[in-house]
Amino acid sequence: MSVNKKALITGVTGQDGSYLAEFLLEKGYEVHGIKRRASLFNTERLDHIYQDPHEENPKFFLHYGDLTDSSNLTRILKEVEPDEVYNLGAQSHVAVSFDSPEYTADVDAIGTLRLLEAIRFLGLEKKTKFYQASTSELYGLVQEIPQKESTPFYPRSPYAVAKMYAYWITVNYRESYGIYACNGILFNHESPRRGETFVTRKITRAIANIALGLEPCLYLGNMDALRDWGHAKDYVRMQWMMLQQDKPEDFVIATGKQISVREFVRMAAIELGIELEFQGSGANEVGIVKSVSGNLAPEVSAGQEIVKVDPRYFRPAEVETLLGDPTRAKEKLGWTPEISVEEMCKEMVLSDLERAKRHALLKDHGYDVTVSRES
Ligand code: NDP
Ligand code: GDR
Repeated sequence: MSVNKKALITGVTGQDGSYLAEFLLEKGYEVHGIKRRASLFNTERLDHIYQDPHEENPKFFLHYGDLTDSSNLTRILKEVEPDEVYNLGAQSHVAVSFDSPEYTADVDAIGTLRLLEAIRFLGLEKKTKFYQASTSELYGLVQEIPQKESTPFYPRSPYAVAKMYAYWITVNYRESYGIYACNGILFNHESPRRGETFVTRKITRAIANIALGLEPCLYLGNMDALRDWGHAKDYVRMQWMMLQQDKPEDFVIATGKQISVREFVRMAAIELGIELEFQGSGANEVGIVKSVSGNLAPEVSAGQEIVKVDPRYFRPAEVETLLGDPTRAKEKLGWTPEISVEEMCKEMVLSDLERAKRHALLKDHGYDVTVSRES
């Protein structure tokens, strides 16, 4: 199928970028992605859709670039003249934004401005539609439960403050220059491709490693935090739908259900037959194995402490609770999430178990396997 459309994705090497590239290629788009230069290969999430530029009629192209580099962004936009730009690139880790606030602002806030300004400078206002990856972190210290499009923002991190600038500059370029530009205010979404240092993936990866004796214990920060977790595949479909309307509009994308970090740990462990009991509170809370059933966790036994709190992972300012109201997306776009948090958690645990099995196999054959646990 060919729709004769071109899309440009920033952040194509990330979780959402890889699913969106796949989705658009299936729809027949010519897809261009911006990747950063790195000292190691950074296209692991894209390798299965990579097309050699020497092939006949390639539909997928990667360009070196960076959201901190205006001339580079302008040149790529000029070369590609995309029908749709999806700005997914960001320093996307909330905790890291407290360590690198200035860089986060440069990429997440000014990077968005750079792209919009390049569209204007090149006279692409009437051709190029623009999607901005906005976030539930904008609600931060929540002013209303559940959060919808009209809920006031109260950002609680350098990341969220930078994303708030990006949100408003997107609205401003829509109102000032008539660009079809819109914000998807997406609540947390995960998958087996989620970065290893976000909490869901950190949990599924550690539980799988612990089950096979590759790692002794999972250390977490605030386990009381409540999140509205969906699946990235459902959410990238919505990103595309937002650019297919007659008029640009901003939408909240969420499932409308929330659970705590602790509940997610419990859910992940149960997938491998490990029943957990939590004892203590705050920095002294521990997760102890109550029972083990089945044969997926051969290295775990009752009484073992496999979850502990490490205050190092507490944030200077925390977002305690997020719960989205996706009514507008449901009513206006007919969007509903198809994958539940339980199904997603299972998919992530099983995928990480496969990875852990490969490591365990290498270890059993005498190879020195170090499981990276930096998070
Ligand atoms: P990831 O962290 O997985 O991906 C981020 C992408 O941005 C990567 O491709 C990364 O490249 C790229 N990037 C980072 N810095 C720069 C830079 N200076 N210039 C160009 N590209 C850069 O994030 P997700 O896929 O999870 O999220 C996609 C977007 O959606 C982000 O903007 C995020 O803030 C936002 N968001 C995410 C939510 C979620 O729950 N996943 C919810 C709401 C919003 P590299 O691979 O080289 O690091
Ligand atoms: P978040 O996601 O900050 O919501 O941002 P993350 O998974 O990092 O944290 C969720 C909650 O879990 C708590 N937590 C921990 N978090 C991490 N990373 N590591 C831990 O060890 C840990 N222990 C407890 C956190 O304090 C937090 O409350 C994500 C990113 O994808 C953003 O880019 C996006 O905008 C938002 O989701 C919506």
